[in-house]
Amino acid sequence: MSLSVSRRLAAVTAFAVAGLFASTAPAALAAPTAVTAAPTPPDIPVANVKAHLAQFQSIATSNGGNRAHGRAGYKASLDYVKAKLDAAGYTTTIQTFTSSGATGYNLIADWPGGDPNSVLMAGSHLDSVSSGPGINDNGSGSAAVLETALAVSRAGLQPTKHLRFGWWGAEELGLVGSKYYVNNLPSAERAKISGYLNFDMIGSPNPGYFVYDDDPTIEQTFKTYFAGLNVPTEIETEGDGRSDHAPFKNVGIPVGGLFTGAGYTKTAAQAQKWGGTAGQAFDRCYHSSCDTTANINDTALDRNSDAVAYAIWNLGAATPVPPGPSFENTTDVSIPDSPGAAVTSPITVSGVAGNAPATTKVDVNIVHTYRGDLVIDLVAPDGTAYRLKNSSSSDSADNVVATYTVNASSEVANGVWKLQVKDVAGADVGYINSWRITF
Ligand code: DTR
Ligand code: CA
Ligand code: ZN
Ligand code: ZN
Repeated sequence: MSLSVSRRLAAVTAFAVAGLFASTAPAALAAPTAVTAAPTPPDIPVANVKAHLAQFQSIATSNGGNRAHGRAGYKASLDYVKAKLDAAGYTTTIQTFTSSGATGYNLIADWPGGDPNSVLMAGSHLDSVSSGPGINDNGSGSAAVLETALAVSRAGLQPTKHLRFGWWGAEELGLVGSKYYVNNLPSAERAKISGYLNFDMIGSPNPGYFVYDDDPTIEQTFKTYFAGLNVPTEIETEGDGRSDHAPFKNVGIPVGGLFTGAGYTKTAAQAQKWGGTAGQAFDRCYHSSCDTTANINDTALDRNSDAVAYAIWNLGAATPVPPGPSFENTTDVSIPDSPGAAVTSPITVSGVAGNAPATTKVDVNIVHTYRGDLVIDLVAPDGTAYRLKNSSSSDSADNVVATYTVNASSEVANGVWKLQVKDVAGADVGYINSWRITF
């Protein structure tokens, strides 16, 4: 389809002017701030978390009073958690191992979607000691992570990162399940894990609010959350490396987590800022038969469950790197029908230090009635041509509106870049409407 004469003349004129005054191409546009705000994390209903604890309690009561590794109560706990996740659309995997002559189980749940090369993990150990039902240690962490995973499903969250959740077996025997998981994770898979968040004892009856002082970004995320509640926090000191974050940390994966205290005693100063009872352990039923559903502080459980969601929503929505400087030429340039010569539209780039990045973006907008006629190249200031689009006799659609990513890292950024277009098949014509290069 031919352009109207007036448009064609205008296009040719515009092309001539652009060609004569390449240096008049528009100056750099302000780099758009493409920072994507994280979606607002939901409130995690503490009643839902307590309902999971009630299930864990019931399971323990029906299985010898505990949910320990190698006992029926552990596998029943795992089956309960897995069923909830399967129903919520997770891809679940049970990983088995042997410890102390008994089969152990890890449960891994992947939320479909997100960048497979950037995985955010959250986990907790699901086993108790054999002397009790382990509702605070660690039903609390397991229930909070479960309810957060269910909240992700309810929200239909589509985070930038891929979300993975883990419930570990045999932590009480020495971090056996989490060690097994990490040790059997290929190094290439480990490298994809941007962070592991651990939640072990987050509902202690005489609670403190402790934040792991490991990865600074994760630590700050939790501190920011608690600051929003005006709840002071302290660095976790009751035993660095005494929970399932340790195997992840030992292979260089950024870790963080929350803790409300175990056998240590709350000081008067801590009671002053957090309430509760000074001179008493954070959890007097730690590793005891009285670690039941009565051994939970609801406020601590609620706050920490909401903190899990806050971290998943915020750390999962990785803030994209804002694009670099961007330059555009909106002057129409007519493209002569085949067998005419290629035409170019120039952009003069200045003020960009160094070379172009490996992810140089080229946005192209060409009006044409048979885009398969067109061959499109990006030509660097030194004349190097980078093929953006080949011709295709079968692609009869109109117009080329596309973004191409070019590894132009060997090219100096400053200089005159050109979009070069050639029509290699007869009967249809068009023009370059605009194009933009972003570094
Ligand atoms: N080892 C955990 C309890 C525990 C003790 N110190 C910390 C520090 C951080 C997290 C947990 C803990 C257990 O008995 O399961
Ligand atoms: Ca809540
Ligand atoms: Zn324990
Ligand atoms: Zn524990």
